[in-house]
Amino acid sequence: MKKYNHKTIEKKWQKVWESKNAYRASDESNLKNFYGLIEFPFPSGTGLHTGHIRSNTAMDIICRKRRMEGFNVLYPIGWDAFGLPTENYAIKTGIQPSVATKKNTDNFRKQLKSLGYSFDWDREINTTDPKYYKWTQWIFIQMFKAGLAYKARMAINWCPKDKIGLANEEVIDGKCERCGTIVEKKEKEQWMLAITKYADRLYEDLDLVDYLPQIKTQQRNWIGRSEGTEFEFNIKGSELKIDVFTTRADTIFGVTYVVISPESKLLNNLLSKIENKGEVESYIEDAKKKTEIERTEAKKEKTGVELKGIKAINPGNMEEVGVWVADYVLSDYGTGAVMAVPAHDNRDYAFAKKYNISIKEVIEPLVTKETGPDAFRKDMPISERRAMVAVIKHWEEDKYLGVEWKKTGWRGFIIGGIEEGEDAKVSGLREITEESGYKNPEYISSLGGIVHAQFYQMVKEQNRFAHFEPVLFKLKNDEMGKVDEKENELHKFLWLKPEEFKSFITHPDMQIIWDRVEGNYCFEREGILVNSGKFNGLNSKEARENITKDFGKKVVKYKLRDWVFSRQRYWGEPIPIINCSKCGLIPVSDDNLPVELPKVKHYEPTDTGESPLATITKWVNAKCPNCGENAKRETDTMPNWAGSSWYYLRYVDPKNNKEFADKEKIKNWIPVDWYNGGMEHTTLHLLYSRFWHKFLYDLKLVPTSEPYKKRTSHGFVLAKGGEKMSKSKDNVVNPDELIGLYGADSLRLYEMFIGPFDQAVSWSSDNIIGCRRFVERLWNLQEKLDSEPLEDKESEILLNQTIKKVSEDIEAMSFNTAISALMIFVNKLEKDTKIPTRVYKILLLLAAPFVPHITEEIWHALGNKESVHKESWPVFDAEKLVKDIINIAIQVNGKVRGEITIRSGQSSEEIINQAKQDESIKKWIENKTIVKEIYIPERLINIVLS
Ligand code: ANZ
Ligand code: ZN
Repeated sequence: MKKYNHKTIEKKWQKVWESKNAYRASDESNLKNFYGLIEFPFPSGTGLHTGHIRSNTAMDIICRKRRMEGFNVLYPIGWDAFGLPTENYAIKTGIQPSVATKKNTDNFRKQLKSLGYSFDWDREINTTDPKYYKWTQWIFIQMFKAGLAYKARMAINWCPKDKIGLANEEVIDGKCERCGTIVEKKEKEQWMLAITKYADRLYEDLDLVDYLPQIKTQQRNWIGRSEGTEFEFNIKGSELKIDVFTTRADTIFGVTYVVISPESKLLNNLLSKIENKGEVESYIEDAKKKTEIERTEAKKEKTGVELKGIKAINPGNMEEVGVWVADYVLSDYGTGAVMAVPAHDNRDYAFAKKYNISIKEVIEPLVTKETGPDAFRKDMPISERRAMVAVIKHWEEDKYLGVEWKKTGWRGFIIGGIEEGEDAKVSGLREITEESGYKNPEYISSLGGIVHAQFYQMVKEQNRFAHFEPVLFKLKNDEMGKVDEKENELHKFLWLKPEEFKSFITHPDMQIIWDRVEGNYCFEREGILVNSGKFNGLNSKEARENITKDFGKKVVKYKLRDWVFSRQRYWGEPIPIINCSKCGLIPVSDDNLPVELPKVKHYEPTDTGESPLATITKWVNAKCPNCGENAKRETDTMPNWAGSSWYYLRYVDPKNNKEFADKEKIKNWIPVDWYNGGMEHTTLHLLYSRFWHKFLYDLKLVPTSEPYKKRTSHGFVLAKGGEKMSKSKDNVVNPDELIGLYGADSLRLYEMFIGPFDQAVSWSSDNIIGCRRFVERLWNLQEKLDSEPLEDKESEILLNQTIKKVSEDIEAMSFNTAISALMIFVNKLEKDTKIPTRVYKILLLLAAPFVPHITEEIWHALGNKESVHKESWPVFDAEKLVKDIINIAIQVNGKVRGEITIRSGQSSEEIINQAKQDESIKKWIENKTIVKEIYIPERLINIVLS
């Protein structure tokens, strides 16, 4: 037998696959279609990196398996080639971006081919190809016609030294990425896309797709749906009013001031009435210089100025409150104004404390214990109880008295009932002496209003609704009396420093009381209304509904903003609009598309911040498509996200020059069956492309409302030691070298074996050798081939188990465990003296998606004429999955109550379920709470009841 030589094998098969067009997706197939998609790469000058290989290999494995399962598979590739790195390279070197792009894509293509991916190379696309961006421009024009693309003045990031507008990703810690100058905000006319008009659908339709839960969460958070109420606060002695948006209508009686954002248009109208106009104006000027993060960061001290002479009227109780301008309120969220409730909002609380504004409590905390043995039992009678909570200070040290209940582990303060005719003070003085024995407590002060709690009192076995009144006491001295023996058995006392107390307390109701000891009276959660007129006694939820009905209006707001869709840069799709002084903004007509990027000499943005295209008069001057008069082209270009917003549609018909893709073909392939990509793209790119897709759906140009049926993500590949790979750190791994040394099959295998696919992993080139050895062992097994059937029952079982495991693990993207299963099987075969060819063939089929070259070579060496990748995926025989039948005992609370028969290899979950279903066991556990299930493999099960 020949020695394994990856170099000859891999080159040979790559050539064969290419010449036979082996992975072409057919448009006329009778088979079921499967569309597997990866995020198309940005062809950087540095070439492919190990992160690309991870994602591409994973989807390659899935697509290869699908082909073997009988699908007609589309696995396409292309280039997302507009972008800053190429443009910055052009500025530095003068080399044309299109030239650099060509060079980079050539290199990427060569590298991808050397990894043996099963891409359909006939469908390669490039976002910078005018034949492609013609359609990006065309879709933009449809959006313009639909009123979704519009121009607005927007603040952009501006570097005053480089005199350029910066993309968000070029602003690092508030500074220009190139020169380190602090970035300013500058207002400029920008093209915008009204993605907010789709906010509700982008949010709700997430229910229709199969995305990983964390991806859905990220999308939802980014869209930021918020249900709340709008109230109108009239301005006293004026027609003007302030609209506020709140999610806490239940707190309306606690409003002690109103705040408007510095950008509010209302300010202009009020200015003449403001007594401290100068102060207000200079505050507004300063606010402009801050970024949104600086303004809203929780830790930053809040600033603001009161509008002297202006009062607003609370629609809930007709009370007059002051009006402030403060930059913690943002202009573009909600209504740009808030009703401030310092007792129940931390920001308002800090602000009110700083500026001495009154604080009015309207929500008394209500804590319902929902888990654990002391969880409130909704279906049991409730005993209500007024109770005093005694916070007791040490007579000389800075310490407080903590109580621990021995039986339940509850830790907090001394608590006692408040009897008829008593108040909290009297009750406290009595209880302290009775429980702790300290003879001389002294009343200091109340610690504020009531804290309500619902829980199950385990010692008294009662369902409790307690109304706690917290009181602060101090001991005059350490004099002790006699304490009842029974009391002593129940609890123990400890003196704790303030910083120890916080973690000592076990329950959230007592935590709220401790917050007050520390001086924090702000309570942000829900509770029961007080000081709220006829709404007193309602819980927050009921109150919100009633108050909104009476004084406000129900609304839904979104955090999502419209998408700034222009850049003043060269290397992007020109925005296909002509500005005519007579007709306004007119789109370029379809037969003049694409608007091609002209060649320029200099790529730097201009001094005024305009795109370098603005300096090419010949290109800028154009005729108005409407009236034919002289007009000027738009010189802004589209952002990097444009071309990737619809590329998956172009793959289905990449050469079409009549439409972006043929409708029939779209119907055949869309939605994408499975899209895998980086977690860093699960917010913007995913949202943008869903938005474009929905827009095309509304135009009836695509058949589904969602572009991707399923979306998964892979973890980052980090450099050795867990750092991010980057050129500047010189820790980027060059795959070419590794392919040369070990082969593409070994590299692919290593990328998949390195760790769980959804988690970040640290690269270590030293460990590829292990995968290389596995590949060699797979090769060497050929020496033991024998036509004898497999006699050994154990091998037969392992074979079937391996088929099952590898099949299921690929679907779950658990590639590392699939590879382990293959390794275990190879280990077993190595120990056998002879290997039946039938078994070896199955092994090759299972390994083929992972290591496509070596398996193809051996497959042919075994005399097969067709490609291994065209064979059928193996199926396991369920009968042959397990060794034998075993009896195991079942215990309930440690006593044997029955026996069941299982097959070895069954999962513990299955076995426990089977035990619980068994007639002999059912009667012992029915209507009981199971606290633990213990399974000792192949021996016994113990079910522990409470
Ligand atoms: C009164 C109130 C009382 C509030 C209370 C909270 C707690 P989400 O959930 O993120 O939508 N808010 C509204 N518009 C704002 C703006 N433009 N800039 C800054 N803050 C704004 O948040 C809604 C809450 O954020 C609103 O509810 C409002 O404060 C604040 F005990 O109103 B709330
Ligand atoms: Zn015109």
